[in-house]
Amino acid sequence: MAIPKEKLSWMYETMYRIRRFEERLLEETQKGNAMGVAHTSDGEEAGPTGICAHLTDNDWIASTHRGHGHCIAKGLETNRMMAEIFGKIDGLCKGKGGSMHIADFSKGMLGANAIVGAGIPLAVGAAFSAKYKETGGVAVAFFGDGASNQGVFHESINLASVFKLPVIFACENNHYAQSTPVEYAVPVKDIADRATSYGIPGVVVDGMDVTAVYEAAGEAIARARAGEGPTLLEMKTYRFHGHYHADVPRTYRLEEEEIEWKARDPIPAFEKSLTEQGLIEASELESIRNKIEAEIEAAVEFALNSPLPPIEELYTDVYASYPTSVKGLR
Ligand SMILES: Cc1ncc(C[n+]2csc(CCOP(=O)(O)OP(=O)(O)O)c2C)c(N)n1
Ligand SMILES: [Mg+2]
Repeated sequence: MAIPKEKLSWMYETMYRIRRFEERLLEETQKGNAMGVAHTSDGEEAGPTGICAHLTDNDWIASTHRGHGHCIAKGLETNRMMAEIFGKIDGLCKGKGGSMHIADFSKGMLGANAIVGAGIPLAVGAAFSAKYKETGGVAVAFFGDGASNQGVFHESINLASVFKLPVIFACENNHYAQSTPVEYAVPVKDIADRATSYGIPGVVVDGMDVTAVYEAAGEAIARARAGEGPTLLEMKTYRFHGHYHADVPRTYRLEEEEIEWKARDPIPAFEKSLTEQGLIEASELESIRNKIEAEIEAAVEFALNSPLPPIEELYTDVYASYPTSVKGLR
């Protein structure tokens, strides 16, 4: 079935927003304006975009340490995301979470997560709650190839299958876990094959092709909404930058391999397909890009101008605080 034009346009805009957000974030990180480390996902934009195109605020996602794309695709505001990563009070978590802990429950975003694999059971819990409360919602667990070796992945997928929960296990196989090649750590060619052990469908999709992801995700989400249980969706993809902003991937990846994957950049590929098929005019795509450029510049300005959290904020929104005996803090 043909994808409606508004959806195609949204997908192009979303992928471009993710790309520009992260490119600008890297620049600001080099300048010292962002707190902590930035794990960028440029190259992987088609995955979160093609999946979240089917979701509403009534659906949940759980993310990873490489979560900016998931957040943006789920509709989080880029200015408050940027402020969060800059450690500022106007950030989505008042600057206390940073890049690896951005969350926005109002948008169904349960959080990025610094612990590899830890978002997976959160999504299963959200799916359990959606089924129990009959909200009609689904949950998506984003995770990497490395995370698929964590025990929690196997426990979560088993429980979700047994309970027929409305959850999609979305594996972003970017072929590396930090510097470890997937072939070294995963003894099967397709991580999707692991679904067989849990009696659920396992699907491999080209993670550089947003429409392919959209279609595969559409089937998995429809299945989940119909009460038929989870799907493991593996997207074969690649991160164009290092593991985090200061990582030098050339120490463990060959230049030829990088060139090959970059030639398959999902954004120009989608642009070409849209214009060649006459689905969206090149000029419309250009206006989208201009709009996003302005939005991202405004987000950087917003984040730079937002104040740091005041000292009293140390004691709010936390489960534990410093003992009162620490002098000067109270
Ligand atoms: C439980 C745990 N083990 C190790 C780490 C250190 N670590 C951070 S990211 C990462 C690699 C994760 O690889 P993958 O799941 O493929 O995600 P990718 O970084 O490729 O997106 C590792 C080992 C961690 N944060 N948490
Ligand atoms: Mg990986």
